[in-house]
Amino acid sequence: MGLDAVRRTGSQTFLDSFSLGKPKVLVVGCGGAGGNSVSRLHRLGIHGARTLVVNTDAVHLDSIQADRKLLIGAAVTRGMGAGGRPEIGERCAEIAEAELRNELGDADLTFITAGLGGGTGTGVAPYIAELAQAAGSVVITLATTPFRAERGRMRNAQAGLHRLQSVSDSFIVLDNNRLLDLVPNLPVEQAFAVMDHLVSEVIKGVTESITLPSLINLDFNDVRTILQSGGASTIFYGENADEDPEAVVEETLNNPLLDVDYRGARGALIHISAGPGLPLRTAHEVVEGLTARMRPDANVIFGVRVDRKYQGILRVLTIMTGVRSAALDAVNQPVTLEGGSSAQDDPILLPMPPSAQGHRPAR
Ligand SMILES: Nc1nc2c(ncn2[C@@H]2O[C@H](COP(=O)(O)OP(=O)(O)OP(=O)(O)O)[C@@H](O)[C@H]2O)c(=O)[nH]1
Ligand SMILES: [Mg+2]
Repeated sequence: MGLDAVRRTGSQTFLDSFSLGKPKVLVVGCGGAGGNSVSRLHRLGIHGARTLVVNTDAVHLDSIQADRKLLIGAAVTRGMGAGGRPEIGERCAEIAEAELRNELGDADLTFITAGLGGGTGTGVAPYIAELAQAAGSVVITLATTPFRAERGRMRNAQAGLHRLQSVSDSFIVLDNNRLLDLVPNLPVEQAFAVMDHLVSEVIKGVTESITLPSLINLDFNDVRTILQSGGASTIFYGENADEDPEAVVEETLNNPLLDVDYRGARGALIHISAGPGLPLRTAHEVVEGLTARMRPDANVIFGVRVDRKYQGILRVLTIMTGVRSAALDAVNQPVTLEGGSSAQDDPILLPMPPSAQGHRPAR
């Protein structure tokens, strides 16, 4: 079909008759934590995206909700999880490669979320990211790192971080330890729920900013440009009940979920939700305040969504790309060594056996 130019009369729509302008969005949760986040998102409802959860643990899969669920590696784990071993998770993904490809389909934008530190999420998420990229999708990964008290799991998590970073267009790291500052007195499940909620809000926010009509619309290519501008990304969020732009900027910048230095950030995607009647000046003040300390040539786009449910509330969700974080610098260090040394040679960063490292999905 020739799509060089498409004509419609004034009252006809373009979107209904073509898949033009309608990006296909897929959200994939890997492992227990990833599955919990996606299940929450599914329950919240997300406009314009399919949800998929992949796990090696049958009991957990039965407990969550998603459009599609995929149990992988049943012959390896007998449906009982990867026992904290990423190499087992990865092996299960290798075995299920055909099914995974099939489930990933031809999405334009794929969100992948996992809690790093265990076996399934850490081993499977990079594998899925690579498959999705190979299929031509833009891949945004949201990964949490373990609590300091989980000690040994940090090693797994670092290996996962390192691999995920190289197969994601945008890589958003959230530190579970920040929950200790944000909600120190909540019981563990509820504290996790806070993080899951945030992950699902971010995915919902970005997706709906491109799939639902907004006052100032972000389209898929805007989002792609910012997210592909590279480097580590993080999320800032803030909410203010007085529609006070200065206060919402301050709250937003004080709320990163990773300890980051955003002063040299290269890009920002800012999504503002507010009730009807939001003055343009207020929206502009928010964007100006959030970006004041970024690079002068930073690529910034913002969208505004007006909805009655935000009456009296100013809510901001920002993804900043190209931020610096000590945690991520530590993971990346070996890669920047002279002489082409890579972390794949480093047993501390990649505790996966050579057999598991050797196989990568074919491009
Ligand atoms: N945000 C969040 N983090 C979680 C949750 N459960 C566990 N975590 C964190 O995520 C890490 C990985 O845990 P899981 O997702 O349960 O592990 P898995 O990927 O299922 O791996 P295996 O169970 O070993 O197959 C843990 O070390 C915790 O730091 C959760 O419900 N929400
Ligand atoms: Mg598990």
